[in-house]
Amino acid sequence: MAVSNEASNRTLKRLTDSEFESYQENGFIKLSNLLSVEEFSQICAEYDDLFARKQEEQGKMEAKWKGDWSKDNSKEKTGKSVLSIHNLQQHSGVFTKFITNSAVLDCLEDIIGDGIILHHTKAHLKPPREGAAFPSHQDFHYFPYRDDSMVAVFLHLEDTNKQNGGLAVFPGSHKLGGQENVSTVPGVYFLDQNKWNIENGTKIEAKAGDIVIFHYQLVHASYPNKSDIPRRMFLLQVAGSNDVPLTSQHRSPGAGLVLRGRAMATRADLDMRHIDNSTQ
Ligand SMILES: O=C(O)CCC(=O)C(=O)O
Repeated sequence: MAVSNEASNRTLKRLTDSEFESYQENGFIKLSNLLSVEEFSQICAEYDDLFARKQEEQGKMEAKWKGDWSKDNSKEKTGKSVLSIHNLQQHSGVFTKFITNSAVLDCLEDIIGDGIILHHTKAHLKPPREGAAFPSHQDFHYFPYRDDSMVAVFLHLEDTNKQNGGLAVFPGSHKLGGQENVSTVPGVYFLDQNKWNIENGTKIEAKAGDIVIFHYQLVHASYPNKSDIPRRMFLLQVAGSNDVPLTSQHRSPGAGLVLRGRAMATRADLDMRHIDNSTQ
């Protein structure tokens, strides 16, 4: 588990002592009012516009979780569809503004320390009545880091709860380290759903605009959307700028962008200035 002593000795920028201690203890923290009303409504409008445009273009967006993780994989039980767009900062400056929001970065600095890099962003839209569930899993399996510095920033675009596809988390599970992956599908990871039964998790009740920051070893899942409205979320995943990825998988466009502080190990060799390795 990655919350270091160094972190507990530092002066907090935004979180209160009790919020910081709660994060360390539970592996997650729900925060309200980090965004202005104007910024939040811009994000919602831009998000809806992006999904509408990409649906019209028939972009490949279906992202329902693969694998045989539920005994009853029927549409009634686990839902049918999740639409996903990744790397939103490649689509609009509104999303770039969100991932560089100083209030959000202050909270992240309190948790991770000075030096934060982008890993990726994504949006999940669970359609009304058929929005699919996510099995209990740890993000860690997808992109392990040497110092386990990585966290997710989950922005709720509407009031969200069990009924409309909300999150459930297992407080303190981040302290247990990586748990056994029981998936047999290559590249898909999830945990034993009996051991980590979503019904035993803590259901997150969030208001529109609330942000949940959680550690990448926190076991979490989410419910199907049975409501009459879409369930929209935006997720920013970041790591400490001096942490080291242990695999090369899941390197997204924009990954490594320094959002706060410095990345000391980034090389300055001219022949590495293009990602395609061309020298022109
Ligand atoms: O969109 C959701 O409800 C859950 C997303 C999630 O847990 C993930 O992408 O790791």
